Amino acid sequence: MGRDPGPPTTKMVAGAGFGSAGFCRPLLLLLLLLLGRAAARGGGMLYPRETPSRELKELGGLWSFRADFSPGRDAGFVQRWYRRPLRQTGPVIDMPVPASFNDITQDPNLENYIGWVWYEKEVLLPLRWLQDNFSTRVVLRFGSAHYYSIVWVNGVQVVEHEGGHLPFEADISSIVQGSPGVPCRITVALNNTLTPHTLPPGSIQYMDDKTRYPKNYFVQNIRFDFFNYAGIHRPVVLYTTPSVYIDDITVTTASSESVAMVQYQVSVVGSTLYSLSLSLRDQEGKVVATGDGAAGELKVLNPNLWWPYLMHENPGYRYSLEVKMQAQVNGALLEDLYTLPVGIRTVHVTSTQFLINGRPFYFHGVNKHEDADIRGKGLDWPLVMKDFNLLRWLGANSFRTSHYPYAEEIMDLCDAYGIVVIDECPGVGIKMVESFGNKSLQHHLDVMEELIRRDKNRPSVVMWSVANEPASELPPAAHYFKTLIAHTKALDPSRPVTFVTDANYALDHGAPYVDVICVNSYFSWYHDPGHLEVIPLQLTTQFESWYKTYQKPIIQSEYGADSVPGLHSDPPLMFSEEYQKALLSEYHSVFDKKRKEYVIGELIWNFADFMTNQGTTRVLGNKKGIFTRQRQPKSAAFVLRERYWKIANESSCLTPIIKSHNLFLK
Ligand code: GCB
Repeated sequence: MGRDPGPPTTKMVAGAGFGSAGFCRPLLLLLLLLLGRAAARGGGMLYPRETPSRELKELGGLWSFRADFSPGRDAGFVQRWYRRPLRQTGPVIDMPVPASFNDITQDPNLENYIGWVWYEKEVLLPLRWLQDNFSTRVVLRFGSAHYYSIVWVNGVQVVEHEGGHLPFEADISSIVQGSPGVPCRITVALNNTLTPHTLPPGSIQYMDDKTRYPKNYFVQNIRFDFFNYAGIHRPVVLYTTPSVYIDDITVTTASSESVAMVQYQVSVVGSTLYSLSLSLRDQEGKVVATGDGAAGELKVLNPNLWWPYLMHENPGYRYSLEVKMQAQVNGALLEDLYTLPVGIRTVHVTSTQFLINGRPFYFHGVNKHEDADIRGKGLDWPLVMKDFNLLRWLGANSFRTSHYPYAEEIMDLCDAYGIVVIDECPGVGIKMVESFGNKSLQHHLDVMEELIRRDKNRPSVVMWSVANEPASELPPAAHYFKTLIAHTKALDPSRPVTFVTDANYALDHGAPYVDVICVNSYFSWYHDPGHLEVIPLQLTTQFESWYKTYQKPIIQSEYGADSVPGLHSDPPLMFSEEYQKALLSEYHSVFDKKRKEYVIGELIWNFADFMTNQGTTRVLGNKKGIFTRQRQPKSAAFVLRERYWKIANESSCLTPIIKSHNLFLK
């Protein structure tokens, strides 16, 4: 049942060009040397929040920007651009942050650029951050930057990080505190080159046939189906903490109807002599439990559980866990405060069900991308809000973060609105044998560590997905996924783990290790194109084969068809809106039978149209969205909306409440 390898997921895109804009081998070597040096660091990665002991300064807006078009893409390092203001090194342009740089200008060379780009911002820090005898710690934090980042402050390198989609930070106190009143110059060098050992993997291919390609011509090959947007994609902030500070908090929850236990662990850095006190407040501000010490358990009577959207009249209920640390440093009292939202809920998987708070949960949702016109993968609040409004309009209760971790700001809204998340790491396009070796595996383990560190306390996250459509039929996939999944479970024993497969059930070497089978299929699209009549048989066979082999619940993690909005055809032909609708309906009739047995979810591919590399099967990107890239509904959106609300109404004991929500949302 695996899909043909071939055009849709095997991409070759012309790189940043050739000749003077080429990318020479030495620079690739430089990147290869760097890769792997920036392993996941220990310690926490708490989301930066303002509290009485912490201040925050956002650095969004326009940054200076320069792509290194030198023949080797290495002028920035040779000439040490980080040593002086970027504008003194050559021409710079204004670049918005957060945003991908690719679609901002009219320059096709920048759109398809591969190599190092440079960003710079000068900021003045409040004097009070710099004048209190080093008792304030100043931290520079990036929500994400794609793909490899090196950061300098006033010419001093402060952090290196491999991988987009996840945060990284540096304590810059010692650099800025020496020079109050002097602007703080932040320089970032970013490289979007992918190698067989990056996540996602890729490869640079030099086209040496001089009769067909100009000198130095190369392409970047990727085996995933979305545009490799690059840039500083998420907010950059400076924040402060006291020099002794709360570094990390881990919370897990257990509950019955009448009592819940919130287990916590707090780590403090900067001193071993400190005290910790904790209070849990409900949404009315009432303290419902208190505790102290670095680890313990809070008992909550008659808890308000965190429920998914459409499963409760008040979904997404979160308490506030206030953590207070006090330490004596040189005779002075230092205090740090951090407030963590906490949702109380449980997750269990049986051989046929996915249970949230002991009740069967059926995923009726979508797969998404972080993708939009102009801003690419840059975080954009109007787009984020529009998407959440569309999700709720649709009656979707869940999504998968295909195919990489989404912004923390998006995850916060999932927690708040009760949208259930399958949290996927950037393990997409793992197709080459060399991407299953130890070097790749080690990096994959590090990335899971970074992802779990970031999202472990989120009630919306109910399962980790370690990969999408790897070549799991290859023999080395057995050791790879056994190790990766065991590592993920050791890091977080409280959540099930999966990866998303399109391999044949009998050949998949990773499936024995997952808790839930997530399977993608494109019957009557990539297989038997145009033949809608084969769907019932093929889909039924798919489900039955997987279930017979593993006796694990199954999610249809992708299915769908491209449609060009406004293209109509009756009888339905491929790429018309009618074909997309008809294909969905064929799938739905099988889902309706199998969800009475062991199918626990359906996630449409895709929520919205999105940009991909150019190719003969892509029309300005992938058109399998039920919404256009501008978030207008295609006909299929109405089919799905009818269905999702119907399922929600059928499966909920809160039918009258949901019906009234439905009216309100209509
Ligand atoms: C898939 C991939 C997804 C693609 C989709 C398609 O199986 O997981 O990334 O975009 O198919 O439309 O080809």
